[in-house]
Amino acid sequence: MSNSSGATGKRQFSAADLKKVCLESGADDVGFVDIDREALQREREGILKVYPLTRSIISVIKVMNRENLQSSARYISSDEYHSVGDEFAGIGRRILRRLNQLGIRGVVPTKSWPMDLNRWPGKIWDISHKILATEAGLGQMGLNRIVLHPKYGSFIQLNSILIDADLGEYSRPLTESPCLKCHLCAAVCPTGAISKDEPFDFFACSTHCYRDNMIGFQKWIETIISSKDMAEYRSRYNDSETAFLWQSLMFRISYRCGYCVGVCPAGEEPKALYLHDKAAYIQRVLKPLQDKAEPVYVLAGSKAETAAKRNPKKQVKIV
Ligand code: B12
Ligand code: SF4
Ligand code: SF4
Repeated sequence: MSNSSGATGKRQFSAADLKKVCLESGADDVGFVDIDREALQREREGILKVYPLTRSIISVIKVMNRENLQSSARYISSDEYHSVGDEFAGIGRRILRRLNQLGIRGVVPTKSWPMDLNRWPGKIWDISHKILATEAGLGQMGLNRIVLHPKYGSFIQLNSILIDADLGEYSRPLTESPCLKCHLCAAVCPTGAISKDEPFDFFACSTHCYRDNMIGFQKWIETIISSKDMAEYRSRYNDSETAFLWQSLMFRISYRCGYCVGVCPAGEEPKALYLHDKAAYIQRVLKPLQDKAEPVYVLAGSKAETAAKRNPKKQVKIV
């Protein structure tokens, strides 16, 4: 392991050595970003709040199983997010322990939850892993606003390890996006959050996909308090919806969607499958999600309401 003092007099470690540590610890790919980089101007405050001594950021990814995320049995997809998330958290800690042995200190932030709910309903996270992964050359955001890795496409989770060491060299963003511009993500999105002409609609996505997370949970509490009897409660939350909330509280959030990840054919293998026979890919991957009969949650009078009503297979529910 090389550890030298650079022109600044600070300890410098070799990126190649650190990469080896990360891959041996179980990460599927890795890149390095320096804290002073111009593109991190808006991110620096959050990063330094979490770990004031940050000099470099190690961006790591963990691959999820594609077919789980494509299944129309969405509890199978949710479980993949959670199970890989747990494994990934362990990998981050393993990496940091090995770095500690080299004299490097740092912090492994959460991959997503928990976040700082003191700031709710504002921006509750400090580290934007998508921006760091992009800067680390691990992928580019596609039309679906997901970081697409050139090999694994959208089927990856991201995390960023903040460390106090300078590295001899840093990664650079990819010059080409893996996005195929096929628009399958827009076609499958039940709320119209993704469209080829307009920016990503945060509220359309979160109202539906996070129905059983804090957004839906608050509505649930309000409904319980304001319903005058069981009949009124049941008219607003049917038994399946109550059960969904129980499941999310007991076993962690049931994501209602994530279809834009499942259908995306970016990345080596999915791209080959898609280009080999587009019609078959659409039939096998997109149609079961598009045709799944299920509720879609939208805000009254929103563009999402109009978009959701276009698909007769979906039961539009105003929240
Ligand atoms: C906030 C958040 C969400 C929000 C917003 C998504 C978004 N595009 O930003 C909601 C709840 C909608 C969401 C949904 C999902 N998410 Co999410 N999410 C995050 C989180 C915590 C921060 C994302 C972020 O940095 N956004 C800001 C910038 C970078 O994103 P942006 O697209 O350029 O900007 C948008 C936001 O600013 C938003 N916006 C606009 N106005 C407002 C107002 C407020 C108050 C807020 C909060 C945001 C907001 O609109 C902008 C335009 O797109 C990260 C974890 C993390 N700490 O990084 C995971 C993360 C991005 N999510 C992820 C995933 C997988 C999902 C879901 C598939 C959930 C699921 N399992 O079903 C969906 C996919 C939605 C999609 N197509 O983007 C993964 C993505 C992995 C990857 N390969 O890129 C991440 C990185 C988690 C992880 N560690 O792996 N997510
Ligand atoms: S589904 Fe197609 S358009 Fe959407 S992000 Fe993936 S490759 Fe790009
Ligand atoms: S998670 Fe669902 S609602 Fe959100 S952007 Fe993706 S497809 Fe659309």
